[in-house]
Amino acid sequence: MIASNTAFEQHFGYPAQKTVFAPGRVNIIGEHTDYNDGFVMPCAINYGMAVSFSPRDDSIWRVYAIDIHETDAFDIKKPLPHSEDKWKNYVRGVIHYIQARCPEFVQGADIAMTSNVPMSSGLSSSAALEIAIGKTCQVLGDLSLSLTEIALIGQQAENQFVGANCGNMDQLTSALGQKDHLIMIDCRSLEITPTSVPQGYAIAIINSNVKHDLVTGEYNSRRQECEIAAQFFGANALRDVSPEQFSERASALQQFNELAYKRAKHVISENHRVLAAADALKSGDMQTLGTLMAASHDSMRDDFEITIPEIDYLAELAQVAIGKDGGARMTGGGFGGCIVCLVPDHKVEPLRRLIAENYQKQTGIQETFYLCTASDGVKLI
Ligand code: GAF
Repeated sequence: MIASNTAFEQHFGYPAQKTVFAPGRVNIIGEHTDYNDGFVMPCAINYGMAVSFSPRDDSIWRVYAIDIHETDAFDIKKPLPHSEDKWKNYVRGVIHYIQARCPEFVQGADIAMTSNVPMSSGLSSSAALEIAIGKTCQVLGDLSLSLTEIALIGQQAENQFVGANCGNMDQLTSALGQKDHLIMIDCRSLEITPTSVPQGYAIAIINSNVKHDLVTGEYNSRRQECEIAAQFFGANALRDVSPEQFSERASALQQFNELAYKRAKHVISENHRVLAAADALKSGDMQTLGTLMAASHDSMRDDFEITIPEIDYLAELAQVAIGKDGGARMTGGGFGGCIVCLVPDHKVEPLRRLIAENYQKQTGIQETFYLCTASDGVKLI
């Protein structure tokens, strides 16, 4: 990967003034709970989006996407139109909503950006881009925006300008991640509770290298089914339905709408698992954490129905290699992408080996194995 400041100078013919790095994220537990106002426990990772930039004397933005050798240019004093090219809408969308919040922001810039987050793999390459652009605007315009505000602007850009109806986990994590910590986020109050990554454990991510075309449609239908279930309980969001309330009316919901029942079953139990995982981490109980991660995977497979056979197979292999201390599960939106493992350091190589010996043989696809570290959120580097 070429450094963004080197590529900036090659492309624009003068050196960049500053560089921002915004991380991707991996979610340890708490899937599809964020847009149900629930709990998640991700960490920012040491893979992300680097943006090198220099201010200009006018209000023009010239954008160079290094990895795909494409460019964009626009004047931010004029309304920003949508583009046919999806990546351009992430940049334009964030600037659009920054300006909605800070109308004084009309600072032009030259920027060059590059990412090493694998795309469409459940590791939030989009959020890393949004947060990198948000931070770039904040620095360029010396805007008084908190990192939480930048995160919510990123989410708004993705929801309303790009048209993907995501929750807030990915942007909050890219903005507010903490080195060496998992962060439990209450996606309603936005309160963040950090917990250290357990000593002697590594975070391994294994990419199935399967990408699903139908992710957006499937994601939106899951959201709708959750809303139907929340309405059934007369709740604002599934966060407000306790496991006891769910059990009491489970069969009525099942008769009313089988899918809403299954989705609610996942979300309500998953919220509970995140809280239990936080307790397990606090007391260093890695066996319980592993059990919770396995239950989360099963729930995504059986009730939320967002796993695929390749991912189920990876999780199964990883759980065998890791054994009782630590765990593995699918991470991210689903329908392909990655599994995440919390694995004792001495089992990293046996894990890598077991997957290498079996996954491709079984599926015909070569996996990618990443060891990553829990990292800080967006910053100038
Ligand atoms: C995607 C979304 F962008 C997140 O908001 C979250 O819902 C996740 O899928 C599932 O937990 O990454």
